[in-house]
Amino acid sequence: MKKQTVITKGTLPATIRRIVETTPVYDIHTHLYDPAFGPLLLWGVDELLTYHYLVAEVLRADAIPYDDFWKLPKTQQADLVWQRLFIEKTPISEACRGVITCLNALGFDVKKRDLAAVRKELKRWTPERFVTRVFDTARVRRAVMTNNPFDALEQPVWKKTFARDERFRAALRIDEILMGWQANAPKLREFGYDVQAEINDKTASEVRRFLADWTKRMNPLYCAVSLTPDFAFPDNSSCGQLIERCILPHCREHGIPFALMIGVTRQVNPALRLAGDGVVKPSSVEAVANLCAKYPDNKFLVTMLSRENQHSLCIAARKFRNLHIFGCWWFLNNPSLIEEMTRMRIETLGLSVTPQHSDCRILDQLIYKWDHFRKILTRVLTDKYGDLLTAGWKLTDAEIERDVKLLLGGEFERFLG
Ligand code: HDL
Ligand code: ZN
Repeated sequence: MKKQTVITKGTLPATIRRIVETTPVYDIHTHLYDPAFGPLLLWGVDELLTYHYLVAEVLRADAIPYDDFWKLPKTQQADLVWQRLFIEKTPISEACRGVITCLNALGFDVKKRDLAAVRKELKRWTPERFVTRVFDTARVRRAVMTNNPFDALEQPVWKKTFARDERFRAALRIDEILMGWQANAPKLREFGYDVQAEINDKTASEVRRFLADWTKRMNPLYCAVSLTPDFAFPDNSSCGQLIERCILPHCREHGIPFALMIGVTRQVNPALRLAGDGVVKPSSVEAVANLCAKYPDNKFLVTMLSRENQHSLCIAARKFRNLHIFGCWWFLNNPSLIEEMTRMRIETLGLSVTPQHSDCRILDQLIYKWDHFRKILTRVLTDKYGDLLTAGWKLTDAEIERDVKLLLGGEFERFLG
């Protein structure tokens, strides 16, 4: 048994910082890919600079017509982002700072502001070696992918099977089914599933066969969907019917959670393409509560996009043990909001929450998304454990290590069962 050290008010800050900085993370929602998926795994400085968060920012800084921007080759898009947001102005936004954090951690001298030198050095790396370098630098032990069986590039890779990199786990993403049933039912028929637009018994069983086939192929940790702010439950829409007749029984049968990511209004500005989605109003926490109450034998992972929903969602998690909330999703992934949400969640739920996921689209981002979060978690935990010491509680470093492991993925693994 490792020697335990009793923590004092004087040793607390450094102990928390050491433990939070060194505890490996289970990143439960990303858009990264196992290197077996080839070009689907994005990495390197030009991908970093053309991340859709930065596209939205550069198109505010430069009056270039949207279509002219999209016609530029990726390196010229990256050059424009670098010039407008990093050279002509200070890269002070969270997405800009993230690029600097990544490059600095990868050993580049960012003081030189030499983009060409970064590009030259990264040419020496292969995706496989870079995966190890980034996972080690970011101290990430697992990353859950977003796997879409309707994706024309992804589907063939799964069909030919491949040796999985055990650092990457799968999640079965079903937006096409739940959010686009009318448009995608014909595609399911092309894939060999005898479904109709009307969700009758035959269609429901064929959708379940599709889910079972892809669950067998991917071995996903959960099924996931991103929902609009109007998501309601119960609801007689095709989405509501498919959730009750197909998704929930499937998840119960396979013992996996259903992950709902609620609150995005897609394409509020279509000209921005992937950067064009928005959060224009709060969503219904009541729908989440109704789902958890009606289906106590299903497990639900939920994150919501509107800051206004966060407190009610915390309270819903107190009411339902089959609800596990996670992450500061997308537009909430800024230090000011992460700190507010993480304090609220720990004060309300203790350690039974997964306070962050990265949502990375580019491999390198694991470095900044987790570095920035660890700094905030250190601040929050130093306060919370400090309050306990003030109240006379005794604390050891082993107990803090146990707790931090839970927050950085251990509680998620427990919830998965
Ligand atoms: O639907 C989702 O999973 C979102 O995370 C979107 O992918 C979004 O574009 C994103 O990248 N957010 O960080
Ligand atoms: Zn995502």
